[in-house]
Amino acid sequence: MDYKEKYYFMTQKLKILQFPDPKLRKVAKKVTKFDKSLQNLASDMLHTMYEENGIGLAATQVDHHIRLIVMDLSEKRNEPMFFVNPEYKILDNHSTCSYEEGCLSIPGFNEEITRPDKIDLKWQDLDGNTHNDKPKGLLTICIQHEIDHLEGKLMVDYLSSLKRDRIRKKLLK
Ligand code: GNR
Ligand code: NI
Repeated sequence: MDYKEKYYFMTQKLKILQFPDPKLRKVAKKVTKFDKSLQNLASDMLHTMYEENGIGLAATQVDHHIRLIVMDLSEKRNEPMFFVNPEYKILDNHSTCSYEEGCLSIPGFNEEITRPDKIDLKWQDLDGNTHNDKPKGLLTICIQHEIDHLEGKLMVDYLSSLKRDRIRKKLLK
């Protein structure tokens, strides 16, 4: 039985905050307790992300302001990843990459965003163990998108204010 099946029956689908909700601008607090309630929130976030066909979700988006991210970049959507208290450094030899990003908090808008393409990533798992890696491909992009959420930053902040305002007005309708 994979993770999804095992926990499906007791998970809840959470409501995702939508831009321009000011709660998306809160800075998330560091996780200090690696307990059952952290695991439960992670399960609910994973379920919510799968239901909404997202590849990542930050706790901020479901109105929990702690440094927790869930992700699944696999084709079959059976390889969940959890990042607690993630931090990254942009590597000196980096260049940039552009990718058409979407965001579950900004539904219906996909925008080309440019980001550094080489980072050194450090995080904890749900048990509090520390990990370190230099990610490849989509993970590099997605984790930066998610860590931005924890800082109260959104994809639209990389666009012109004109474009951002246009998106804000459309979503408020
Ligand atoms: O589902 C998502 N797809 C996506 C595509 C490109 C870059 C980032 C992402 S993350 C997004 C889900 C989301 O809003 N996470 O915060
Ligand atoms: Ni997002």
